[in-house]
Amino acid sequence: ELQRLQEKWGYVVTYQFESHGNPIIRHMHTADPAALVKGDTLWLFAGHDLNGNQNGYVMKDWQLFSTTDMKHWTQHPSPLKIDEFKWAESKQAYAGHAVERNGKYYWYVSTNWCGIGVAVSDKITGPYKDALGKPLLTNKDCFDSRHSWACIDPAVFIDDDGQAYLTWGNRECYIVKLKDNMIETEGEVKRIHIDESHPFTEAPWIHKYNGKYYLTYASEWPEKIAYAVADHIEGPYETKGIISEIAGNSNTTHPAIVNFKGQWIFISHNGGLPTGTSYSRSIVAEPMEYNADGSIKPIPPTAE
Ligand code: FUB
Repeated sequence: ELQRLQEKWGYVVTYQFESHGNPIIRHMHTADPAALVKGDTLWLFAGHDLNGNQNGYVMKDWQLFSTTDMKHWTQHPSPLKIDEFKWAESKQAYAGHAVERNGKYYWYVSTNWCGIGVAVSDKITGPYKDALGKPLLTNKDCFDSRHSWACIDPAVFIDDDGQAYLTWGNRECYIVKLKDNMIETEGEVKRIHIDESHPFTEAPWIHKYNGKYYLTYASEWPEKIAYAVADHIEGPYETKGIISEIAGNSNTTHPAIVNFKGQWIFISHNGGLPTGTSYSRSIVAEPMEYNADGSIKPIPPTAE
């Protein structure tokens, strides 16, 4: 609707709303959160489940929201649609993650079996354009290409020395360096080993705390969010446990962790709206805390 109004009136139309607990967005179904903090604003990049589908994902665009207080939100017009990636015959707008680098914004997205693409924009609000005209990574870049959706769920981490890394995967977790131009990989793809106590399903997200790398990911099925910790970004990672059990009627969940105004925020999705299903999901956000030993305090299930 925002898109239609924007095209009709020729200026940017945004929608303001307040969140009252979880899910934070209730007027549409959102999934696969990725967050970017810039100044006093948290930008939430989200997947978009089309309402009412019970039998599989129908995801055609990505959505963008912003907030300065986690309560008052602005929805921006969709900055990226699956049609931007002409090579993505799947037409599925799966999980993505956007980062800022060299004054530009790079949005890495999965398209199910067609691979991972990267779109670029001069502005955080887009529009984002396919940077390569082809996928950045495909199943051929995954050691485990036995199933067609091995190459999904990209997330980027830019380390303190400026080196950017892309992690992704389903069933196996991968990592590769990105060149400074952010649209080419550098060196070999490596596999991050996760032990079977909390097996890796998908949706990796790396953040750093007290000099250690925390790899958060969706584990098992139905999914829970587990985490593992390492001294080096490529591992070895030691599995630590579960942060969050899924609640509210969805088989999948998907983590994003950022520090916003001094508070760690844990963002994920569940099926928590009354209309929620595994294919009609909703983004939820919670404060996250560490224990003195660096472990993360479990976050109770979030439902409506
Ligand atoms: O939203 C489609 C897929 O479901 C994502 O790529 C996975 O992480 C899971 O959330």
